[in-house]
Amino acid sequence: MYKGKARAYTNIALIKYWGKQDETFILPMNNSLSLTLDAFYTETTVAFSPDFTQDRFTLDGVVQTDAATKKVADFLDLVRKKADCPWYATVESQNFVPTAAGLASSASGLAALAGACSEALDLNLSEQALSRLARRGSGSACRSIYGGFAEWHQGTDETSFATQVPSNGWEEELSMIFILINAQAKEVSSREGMRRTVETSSFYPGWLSATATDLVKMKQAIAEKDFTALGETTEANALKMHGTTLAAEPPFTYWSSESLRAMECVRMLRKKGLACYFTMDAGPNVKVLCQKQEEQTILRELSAHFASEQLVTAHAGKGLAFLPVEESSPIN
Ligand code: 2P0
Repeated sequence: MYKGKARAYTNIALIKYWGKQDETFILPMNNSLSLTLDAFYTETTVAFSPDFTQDRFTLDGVVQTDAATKKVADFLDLVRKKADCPWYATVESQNFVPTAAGLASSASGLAALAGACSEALDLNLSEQALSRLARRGSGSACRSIYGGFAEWHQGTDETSFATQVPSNGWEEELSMIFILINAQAKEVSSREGMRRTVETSSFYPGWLSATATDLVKMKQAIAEKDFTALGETTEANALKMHGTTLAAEPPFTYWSSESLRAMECVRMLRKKGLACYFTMDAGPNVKVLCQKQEEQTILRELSAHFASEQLVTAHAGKGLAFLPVEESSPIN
């Protein structure tokens, strides 16, 4: 039996990945740039054995459905091919999230799975190769191989992976406050949302050209430790991404009325002189980027508008870590 275990943290894109050039290889239409966070992570143990008769996937101790297992099994097929190993596997994942408010992340999940598989089958992959592998499971996972800021480069199967963005440790001064908002409307998955937008949204070409400019601004902001530029570019880029969904056919949005209230609250805090900016992904939660020095003041202000269970604070997280497989693990 071959076993491996790894931990990966989730990341939030400041420049969004929104649309694929190739769905099989998960090649993006544009470069994206993210911040890896410490508050949400996944630990995954994988074991390959000639005795297993099928792939099995448990998440937080619960055996997953065939549909959820298929995404994992498809990824395992890639790894089996790479390692020339025909054995089925058991995958046990634990998501560490402060609440169950829809924050389970495919970024941390697939990055941890890539790391655990690489360790189990002794693939000895470089960070770049791990990033490429994680990308095949879920696009955003390729950025979670790195701590701090990471940029995912568009390209071919060979050249599309994430790299660390040098920052002189600036991310240690930043905070991200999550405002958790429960989804009411029926969700459009990010995969379906991206596909529909690329294929039908008349705003999509505008998104692509604007995001290239935003990426340049973002990298400059990081190089110069310019928080205003970082925040303004983050917020503007998220709004542009969400704008594309309104022109899709059929149109859709990830915003709820509570999301709008949260965005308005952030704008109001800015008017009061607090430096904070929002971003949003394929769901109604609003994430507020600020500096550690103002984090407590901003949290206090937000507490006047949102319940304390809705507010979760995160800081910069680390890259992928390989962990020892405990002998007590149910996989043995
Ligand atoms: C991002 N999102 O850059 C963007 C912004 C959602 C909005 O990456 O289809 O789970 O597995 O490659 O990575 C969510 O999409 O999608 C995502 P797949 P993924 O973080």
